[in-house]
Amino acid sequence: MTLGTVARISILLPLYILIYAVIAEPYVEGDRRIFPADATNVELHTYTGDSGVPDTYIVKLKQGVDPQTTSTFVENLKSEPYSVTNGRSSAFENDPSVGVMMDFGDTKMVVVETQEEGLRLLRGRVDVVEAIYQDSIVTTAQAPVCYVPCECPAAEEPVDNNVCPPKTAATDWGLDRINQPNGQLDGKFNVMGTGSDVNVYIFDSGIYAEHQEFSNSDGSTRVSEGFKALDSWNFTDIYGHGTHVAGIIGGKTVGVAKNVNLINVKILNDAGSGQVSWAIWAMYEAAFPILASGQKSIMVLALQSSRNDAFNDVIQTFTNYGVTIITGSGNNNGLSFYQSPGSSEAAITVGASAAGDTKAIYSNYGPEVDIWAPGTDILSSATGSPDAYDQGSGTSVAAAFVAGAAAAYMSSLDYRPAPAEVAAYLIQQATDNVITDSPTQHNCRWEATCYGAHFWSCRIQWVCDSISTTTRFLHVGCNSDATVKK
Ligand SMILES: [Ca+2]
Ligand SMILES: [Ca+2]
Repeated sequence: MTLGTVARISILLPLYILIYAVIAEPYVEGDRRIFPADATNVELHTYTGDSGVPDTYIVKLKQGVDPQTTSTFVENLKSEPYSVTNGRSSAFENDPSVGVMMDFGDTKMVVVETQEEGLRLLRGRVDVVEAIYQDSIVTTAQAPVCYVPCECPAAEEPVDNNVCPPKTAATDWGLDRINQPNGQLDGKFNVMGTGSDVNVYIFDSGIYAEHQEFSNSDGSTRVSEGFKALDSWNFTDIYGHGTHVAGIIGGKTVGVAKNVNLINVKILNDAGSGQVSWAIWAMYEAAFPILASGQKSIMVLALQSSRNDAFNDVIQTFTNYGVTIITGSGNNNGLSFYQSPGSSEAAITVGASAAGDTKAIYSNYGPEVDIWAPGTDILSSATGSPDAYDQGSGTSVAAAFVAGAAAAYMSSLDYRPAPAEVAAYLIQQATDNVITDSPTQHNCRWEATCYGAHFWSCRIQWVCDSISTTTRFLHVGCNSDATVKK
């Protein structure tokens, strides 16, 4: 080694370390690309596939910043180069929350539509921005399975002559299943409460309020209009998912909590698709009136998006404030860790089972799943006609059963329970290890462990990460002889 080489190393090495310390490399987790924070840039989350909404970002603001600095920053977002009105390549309408600071107390967020230059400048605002999350597409957590056509069996008289759901023998297996600890169905269902003083906010594709499942004896409906993501929408449900979910939660024949108040929060368009920023906006609109009223309330997010930590953040905030939030684990037959809200620790996350207490083929799983419930081939209200019914499947359906059970429990109390109390009740009542075919390992791969410099000293092993195996199954815990509607 010459003297010159030594000198060059001694100069270059500190420089290399300096550069490495300043520019943190992005990494990929699921379909997210995460650019860590460094000295001059805030953390940025984007998507590698098509889960992200182009040119749209949810900006989380720093706590403890002088309010004048924050408001000047937000005001400036309305002008170029931050705001690019034609920047979006999506077919969606403009988000009403764009440019409006949402102050959640614990956290503040603002949605920005911008392109490369604006994003670069935003990342540089380490003085006021905590993190930036690309907005993502959110859809229903309804499984794309074939529905079995069914007819109302002639031998079975409907309880209510006005209601004759088209059904097979398995149609009501979900209701039948959840009031007993084992899988031997007895044809009976009852719960201890009707949910009559509980408001369930259904963040979905709308609700067909005129359905007979929601009608009171005076002809009025138990569905009320809550909030919409876009002003131009009306509240009705074209897609049908919200009506199906609402029926399982609170339909008078097909539902769990048969007298619950159903609040229509429409955040999905007529194709069942929306944006996480719309869901966050609607939660922002809905949550503070809930908290101010002190009424027993549940938010149902029967939705799925690629994991979005801004979404999880908002769910955590409102759970901390006392709102019970229930969601499905997602329908990818993978780890719910990679989905939102399924990955949210604060939410009650529900996995789906099929008849016979097997894991539904589509259901996500993993340690984030708090409880399991029936999800496959479940009859509920359909949109378009007061007496329309349909079978549906998905972790949405499972989440709806749990939401109904939570509402029934809440109405049996004379106070509004904290979310942790609702979760504890559901978990205490639940039956352990009913679902035995949920995967116990994931991320399996070949790994070589080498002990020396030579390849013959390597040991090649098949290695898997293990995951939680306790599957708790919903049990509403009231044995009555009320017969399941046939
Ligand atoms: Ca039963
Ligand atoms: Ca949870």
